[in-house]
Parts: sequence; C-alpha cells; structure tokens
Amino acid sequence: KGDSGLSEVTLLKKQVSVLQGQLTALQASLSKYQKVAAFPSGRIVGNKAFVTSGYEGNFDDLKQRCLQAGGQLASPRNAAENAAIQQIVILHNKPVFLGINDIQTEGRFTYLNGDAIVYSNWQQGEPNNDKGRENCVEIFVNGKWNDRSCGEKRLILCEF
Ligand code: 293
Ligand code: CA
Repeated sequence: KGDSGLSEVTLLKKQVSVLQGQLTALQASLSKYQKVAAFPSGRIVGNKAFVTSGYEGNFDDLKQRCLQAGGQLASPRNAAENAAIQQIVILHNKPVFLGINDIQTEGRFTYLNGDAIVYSNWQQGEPNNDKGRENCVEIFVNGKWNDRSCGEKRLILCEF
C-alpha cells in the first residue's frame, strides 16, 4: 500500500483524539446530571438513580407513572441500594412502595419482570400477608420491609 503523506495511523490518531475530547465532555455532562438527579432528595447508586416526584398513589398508579417516565418502581437488589432508598424515605418521612410483589404467587416475591428477588430486608415478623390481603411491599424509615395492601397510597419512588 502506498503512503501519500496522511498515513492510516495518522488518521486513526486524529480520530482517537476527537473521541478523547468527546469522552471528556460526556463525563462532565454526566457528572452535572448526576448532581441534578440527586438534588434535593434523589440518590445515585452505581448506575442507578432513585428519584421521587412527591406524588402519592396506590401501587398500580405508581408503577404506571414510573414506567411512563421511562423508569420503574424502586427495586433494591442489594444493601447499598436499600440504604439509598431508606435515605429518601427518611427525608420525606413517608414509606414508599417497592417494585416487588407476590401478586402472581402468594409468598413468592418477585421484581416487576417476574424474577424472584435476590435481596430482602424484611421487618421481623414480615411478610405476614395480614388478613390475606398484602401482596405489595413498603419500606419504612428504618429501612425494613413490610408487605402491605397494594391499594394503600404511598410515596412514589422510581429508579432510572
Ligand atoms: C398485623 C400485626 C402487626 C403488623 C401488621 C403489618 C401489616 O397487624 O404487628 O405490624 O400486621 O404486617 O402490614
Ligand atoms: Ca404485613
């Protein structure tokens, strides 16, 4: 192959340099929007952002609103995510509904996609399916979970 001045390597070096600049700009932009998402009561954990609008409603209403916004109800998959959700519950002093339920099969708690949960933080004595009517899950100020009737109204908390 001939080499007439601008070698392939030279072209590639230029392209890498352009990409480096774009990556730096993207990192700065991401850093800014992480601050936006966290203010005043959102939380970022790894790749996940937990955000509330302050709205309160029943489980189906909240689930629909998170989906409409392009997210889903907060679904903690580990202690760090649960702690972040707990901080938001503390700030608002209101429990929230998680994206976890046993609507399909009593006693088998799943995420909204139907997968069995991989992490739980039940309050002592829960889940108790009180009066046989509790298929949804709320998280208290103490970070612990309680199964609760899906018809109750709770603070919305979505994850994105
Ligand atoms: C029963 C017994 C209580 C418990 C409550 C919740 C309702 O009333 O100790 O706190 O159920 O599990 O979701
Ligand atoms: Ca209960």
